[in-house]
Amino acid sequence: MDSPLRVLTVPTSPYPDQRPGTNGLRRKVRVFQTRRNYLHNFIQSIFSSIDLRDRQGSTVVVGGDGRFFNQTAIEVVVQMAAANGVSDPVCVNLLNLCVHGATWCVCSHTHTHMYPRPQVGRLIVGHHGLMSTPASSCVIRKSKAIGGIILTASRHPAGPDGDFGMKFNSANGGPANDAVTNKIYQISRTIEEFAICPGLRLDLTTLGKQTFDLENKFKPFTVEIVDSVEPYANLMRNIFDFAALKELLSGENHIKIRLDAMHGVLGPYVKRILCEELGCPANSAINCVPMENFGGQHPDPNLLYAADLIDSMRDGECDFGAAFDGDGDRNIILGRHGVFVTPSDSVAVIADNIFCIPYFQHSGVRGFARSMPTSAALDRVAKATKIELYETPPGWKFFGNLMDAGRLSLCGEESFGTSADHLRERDGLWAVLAWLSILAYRRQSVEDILKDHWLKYGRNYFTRYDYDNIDIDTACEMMEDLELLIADKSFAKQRFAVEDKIYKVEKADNFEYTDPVDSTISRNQGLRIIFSDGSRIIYRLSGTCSDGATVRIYLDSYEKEHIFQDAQVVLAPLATIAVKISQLHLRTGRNGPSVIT
Ligand code: G16
Repeated sequence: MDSPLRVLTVPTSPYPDQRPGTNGLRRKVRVFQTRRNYLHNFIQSIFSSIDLRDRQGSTVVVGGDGRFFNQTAIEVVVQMAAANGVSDPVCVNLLNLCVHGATWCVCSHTHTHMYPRPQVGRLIVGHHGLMSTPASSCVIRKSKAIGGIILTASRHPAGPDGDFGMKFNSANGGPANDAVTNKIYQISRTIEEFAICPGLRLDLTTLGKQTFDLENKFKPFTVEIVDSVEPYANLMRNIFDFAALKELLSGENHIKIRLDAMHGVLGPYVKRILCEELGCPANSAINCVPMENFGGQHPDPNLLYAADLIDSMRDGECDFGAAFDGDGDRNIILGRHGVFVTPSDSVAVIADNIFCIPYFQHSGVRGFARSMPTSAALDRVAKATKIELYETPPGWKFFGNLMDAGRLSLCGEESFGTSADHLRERDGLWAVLAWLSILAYRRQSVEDILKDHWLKYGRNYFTRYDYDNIDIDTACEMMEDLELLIADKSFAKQRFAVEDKIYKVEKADNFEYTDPVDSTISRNQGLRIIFSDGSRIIYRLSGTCSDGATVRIYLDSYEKEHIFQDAQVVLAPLATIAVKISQLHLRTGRNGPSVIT
């Protein structure tokens, strides 16, 4: 019999920069690789942040988007989970916490443990280390886990020179809220040691349970390797009418679709659900093999990085197209000839056609929500249907809170995220199945559905300008100056003229959100300039950069009548004003955005 694996407590020094951003900690791979214990410190901070009562007999889910460094990091997470789960009688006394097979208790090295006999905790890990972000949310909820550690930098490129990221999702399956991420950050600033079981070797290729005997532990540590595609597919079967979708995709008058998984984690889910189950031909799904470097591409489903897919649809052969990001939570929706549905319109159209989806026929619709920079197209549907509309800061955690309170059913963000309360993450494949359900029901083209929507509600023209890799100090200074400028009384009622258009400032502020469920206040969520015709300019710094700063400018303008114009033409005057007010080009030396979506 093998001897039990050793558990070590290793001294370490804190880093000052492990504050999670909009959605976890994102850094260049080389930061994780070259800074001593950078990875270990953050993992230990996550484990140490979990509330003691929540740890009893708990389950933790671990998975990632398959990018470079994913497997290395998963091995460390597992080794540290094991070590944080063995503490009797030699406890791992981090911040006075110790863990007994995931029954964690407050203790010191000397006392007699006064707690019920610990239950064995377990880890659920994705097969080959893979689990999409929405599937992780699904598995956390299904297994009643206390949370999950998801290894992803989402849409950012991968490889030795690329990005890596880690985030903690809570028991509801959604990104941890600010209270939790602040706690993780505070712990990371003072951490002195971490616990690890360095000899533990996990076989990620074999499905099923693996148990490990650990030094000083009376029960084995259990890891279960799961195929997350099946539970996720099962969830989708319970939401959508698969018979109707099958008829649409492989029946007599079937439509042709093209889905691009961009070599991210979603390929196997697309293959299993769309091809094997719903009957799409194999060649409808492209780039479906997850790769460590995403095939050298940028797995970001927007107009720039999904350009190949859009080009391939221009000939009109395909009726519907979509692409997903690295971890499978983002989506872009396209119609024949590459017609682009903005994410802001996408959620509004789904809302207006929500009863094409059986799930909502059963569960009803409790509320709609969008992030503040997302266009107000959804607001118009909410108003017409008398359904409550919430406007939150960017970040899915805000939606999760509303969903947990039973106040929200459907939500979306301009950042290519759409989802519902079936789980607590953006869900790229769900969005595609939602659109296909609408096509199955209405038997119209994407373009006609979109045009009908604008005819009914008018159109919110929307675009976002991203200025990437801006020096952080320059970006912060610009935001500070802008805030001072718009806070000045003389700014209100100011007029800006561009060619024959005149915009009168109605309101300008720094967006602040009070959570209607727990009254938590989130400040500094973006600078807004709202004009008297409802047009908006919004400035925000991205919270997901691994390096430098990205300045985002969001432009939104409503037209009741002139709904078939080119969005960039309609929004050009607002863009001119936005650049002028911020002096962005002057300050950065740029003469245009890096990406327009
Ligand atoms: C994350 C969050 C989204 C949020 C986005 C904003 O997306 O999950 O809810 O809208 O960040 O990004 P930024 O702060 O850069 O504007 P992801 O896909 O990057 O995890």
